[in-house]
Amino acid sequence: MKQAERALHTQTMPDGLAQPRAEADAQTGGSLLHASITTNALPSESKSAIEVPELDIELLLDMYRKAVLIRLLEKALLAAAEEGQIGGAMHTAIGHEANAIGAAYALRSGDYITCTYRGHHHGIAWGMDPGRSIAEVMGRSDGFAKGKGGSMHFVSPQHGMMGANGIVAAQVPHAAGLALASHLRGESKVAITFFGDGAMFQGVMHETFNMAAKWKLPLIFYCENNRYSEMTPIWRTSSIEDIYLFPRAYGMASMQIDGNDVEVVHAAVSQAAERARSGYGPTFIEGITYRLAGHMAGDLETYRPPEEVEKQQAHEPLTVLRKKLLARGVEEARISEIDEEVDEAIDEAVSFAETSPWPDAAETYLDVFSESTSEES
Ligand SMILES: Cc1ncc(C[n+]2csc(CCOP(=O)(O)OP(=O)(O)O)c2C)c(N)n1
Ligand SMILES: [Mg+2]
Repeated sequence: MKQAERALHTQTMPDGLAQPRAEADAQTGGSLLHASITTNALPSESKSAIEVPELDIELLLDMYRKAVLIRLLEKALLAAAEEGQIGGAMHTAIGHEANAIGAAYALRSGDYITCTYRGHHHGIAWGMDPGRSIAEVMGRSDGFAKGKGGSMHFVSPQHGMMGANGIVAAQVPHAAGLALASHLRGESKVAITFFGDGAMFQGVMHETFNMAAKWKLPLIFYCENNRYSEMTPIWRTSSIEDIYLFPRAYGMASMQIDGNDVEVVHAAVSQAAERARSGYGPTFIEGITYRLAGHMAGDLETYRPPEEVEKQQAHEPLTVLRKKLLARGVEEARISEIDEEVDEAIDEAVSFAETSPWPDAAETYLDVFSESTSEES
């Protein structure tokens, strides 16, 4: 390599990459095993370089109703899991609500979404009925997949919800396929795919980044960065904690935003959707958020101190939205009314699910494989 090229290369290295091992060890107390807090940064301190217009108050109230609906539905599911009513692993999105709601309200009916096993909030934000959603998680026949998908394979094509996936990052190339189909058919549908910070280090993510950027697919990559991959904090697995920097290497537009503020998420996804529909290709959004409950039902949470969770409560999505509504003149009583209304709706949804019949054993092999078309046979 020529001297001039080498100089150019080192100049463009992010600061963190030049840090020697000893210095990094000193910052983490010398031993990765003894350090605990992922980061002290609250989502509100993250970098957001977009204009965020104020949304109409009725729209915000509707978003608030959805946020409470998701929060209470997830709590009801955790209680049901504790009672032994849910088989298999179940992951809730308590604390992640704004990422789903801001995005769902920014997109159009007919657009596509894929997401992770942590996907109840997306389903509800996209309009799936709470009673049928709970029935699905409980494995009952009134569920959207007749109880066969459960929590980890939440799906409802009529809502554009093309599938949650239990394999980390597997839903991401699926969304690229949906975006490619939209492009080839000349439709103006956009696909959005949600994934976690942990998914960033799966090879298929990078294959999809490259293809989506090169083909300018109408796709939105949305990373719900809660800074943990199961029980492992991000600083243990990545030398770069600013996830939005990775896709830039593939020539993709990317931004880091406050994922706990519905208005910020709405503005970011609106901008990304506009770019996708106008043929400019994919955008990567890193929404900084925090998982307030365990990784999954039954998680003992021994890997993070309670003070860390407590600190994040100050900027969790419902608190942010409530403060916003009050600051814009909404009466406290109107907010409480919504809380009560939703509380009742969740009780009804749980009763509906609990009384939904179990699927018939004869259904076991139905809807499992797709039928081949006449042209193929
Ligand atoms: C390919 C694959 N490897 C490992 C796992 C086990 N696993 C389940 S969830 C998870 C953590 C993923 O973390 P992240 O992507 O940050 O999402 P989060 O759970 O924080 O929402 C892992 C490693 C898996 N499901 N799939
Ligand atoms: Mg994570």
